[in-house]
Amino acid sequence: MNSTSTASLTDLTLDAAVIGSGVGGLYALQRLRDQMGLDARAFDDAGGVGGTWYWNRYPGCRVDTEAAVYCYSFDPALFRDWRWSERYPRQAEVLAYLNAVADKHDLKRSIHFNTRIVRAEWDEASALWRLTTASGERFAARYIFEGVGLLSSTNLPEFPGAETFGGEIHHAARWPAGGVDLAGKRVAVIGTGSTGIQIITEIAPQVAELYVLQRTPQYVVPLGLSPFPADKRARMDADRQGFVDWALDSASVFGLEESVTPAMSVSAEERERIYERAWRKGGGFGFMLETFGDIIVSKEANQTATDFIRAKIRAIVKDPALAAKLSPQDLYAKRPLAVDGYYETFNRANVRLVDVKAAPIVAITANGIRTTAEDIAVDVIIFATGFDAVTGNYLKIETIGRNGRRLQDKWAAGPHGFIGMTIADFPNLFMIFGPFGPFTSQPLVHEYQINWMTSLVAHARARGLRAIDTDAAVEDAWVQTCRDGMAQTLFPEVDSWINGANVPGKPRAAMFYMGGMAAYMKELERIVESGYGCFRFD
Ligand code: NA7
Repeated sequence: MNSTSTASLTDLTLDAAVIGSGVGGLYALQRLRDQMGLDARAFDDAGGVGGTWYWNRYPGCRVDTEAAVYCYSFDPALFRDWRWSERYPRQAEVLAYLNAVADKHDLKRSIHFNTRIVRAEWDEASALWRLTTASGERFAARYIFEGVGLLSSTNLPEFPGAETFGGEIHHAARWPAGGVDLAGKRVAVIGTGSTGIQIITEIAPQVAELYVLQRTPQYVVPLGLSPFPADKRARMDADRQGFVDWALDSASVFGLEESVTPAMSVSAEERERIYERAWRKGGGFGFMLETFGDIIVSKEANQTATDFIRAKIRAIVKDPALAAKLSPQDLYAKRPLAVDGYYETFNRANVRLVDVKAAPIVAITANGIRTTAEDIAVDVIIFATGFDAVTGNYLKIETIGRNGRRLQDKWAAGPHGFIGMTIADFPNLFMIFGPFGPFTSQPLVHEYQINWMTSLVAHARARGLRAIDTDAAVEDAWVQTCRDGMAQTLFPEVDSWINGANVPGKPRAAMFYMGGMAAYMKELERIVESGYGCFRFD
């Protein structure tokens, strides 16, 4: 850190305050400060850049989106020169990439680390946001860009007795930077989402005993680990913009050849062949999106996928009773999971599956975990229990907009917002990948959104307009579009973070635009062509 980021904030008035220095925050800072020449700084609770990749250092952590699209495109030399080692790099490599971006663009001098923003209040007279940090410093900014993370606010269920436990307890997303020595230990992992399955598969060979506390089994397909594919590299090198445009001009931006073929339009043999090919190739998003175009909208199509995966579980797991416990019975309509060797792990003698739906956890004791059926003695407990997703981190900042309106009140029954980026009555506040944005992979979409929002800011500034607010009726219509779109999918039928069902007491809500990135970009282009008619400027 240099002088900028350590200097006192009090009485400072910035053009833009960026909250977060993860994938979104870093690019927002670069765009605002270097491309637009604004006085912009970023603020991060963490001690370094990286956001989710700073915090999630748990064993086995890697990106399960192909790295070809898990990167920025704004810097052509960086896009050309950064060489990912693997198709799905480990956390340390992703964090090294984000540090390299920050260093190349000298961003860290404009980032206040270990600085949590706890309050933001709109001041109508000056058209400024008044911000407060956790240590009580106050400063102002005309614009706020919140890159606070879709999956960042941890969900840590409270079990009585946790304070009496004699061993170590860690949440995967707050893993100690120095690591945790698990060798030869008895370890319990609570949770079998994408985090849990990565940890379980990675640590099983190292630990003495591994207890997997599963509440709801999930469909897991192989990830297909491999070196970074040479053919993809060649495509990226031959035509950077063409590759990025191809990735964006899709539904999901996962860099896949998304299928539009309905599952029931082909013979059962052909379906089996297509699923088998996807299983061998690996990748959860590929299995869901490259096989058939209707798995997430048609129950009949969905069942063909679930039948295939359940048959694989039965074929891999030697004990039929265990295979049955690992086999989900509900729809394949959560965020798709992928890890190499997940089901094979349960054939190991040192791994035991504990069904905590049948016998829930009731307490943590001095020696381990107590369920309604037994006491399990362990040395380490790992919570892989997920996040207060999408809205969690926004609501941690007390945000007061026009006429004293609190975001916490506006979102009490669920989030409300426009195009995943703005909120009526909260002028000049921009969200990177906020609620009601597209349901896609993130980095390229972050760039797209940040370019779009900053163009809106440039439009206002060029006209001497200080405040940009969203038309409330347009916002209502967008929320309804998102609700209608989500209702056409199978996602609302299964409990998961996608609909807020994973956090006790959280309102269940549609929080994404399900029309796909290509359609989303068209919507945003129409807004620009209308002269930003959805916004009120003053
Ligand atoms: P997820 O996908 O929300 O998974 C959390 C897991 O923790 C899931 O298996 C939950 O079971 C389980 N869980 C949560 N609370 C409890 C309690 N109280 N008792 C037992 N088990 C519990 O989080 P992840 O971190 O794996 O992944 C989130 C996203 O982060 C992922 O999609 C990536 O995009 C990055 P449940 O299914 O609710 O019964």
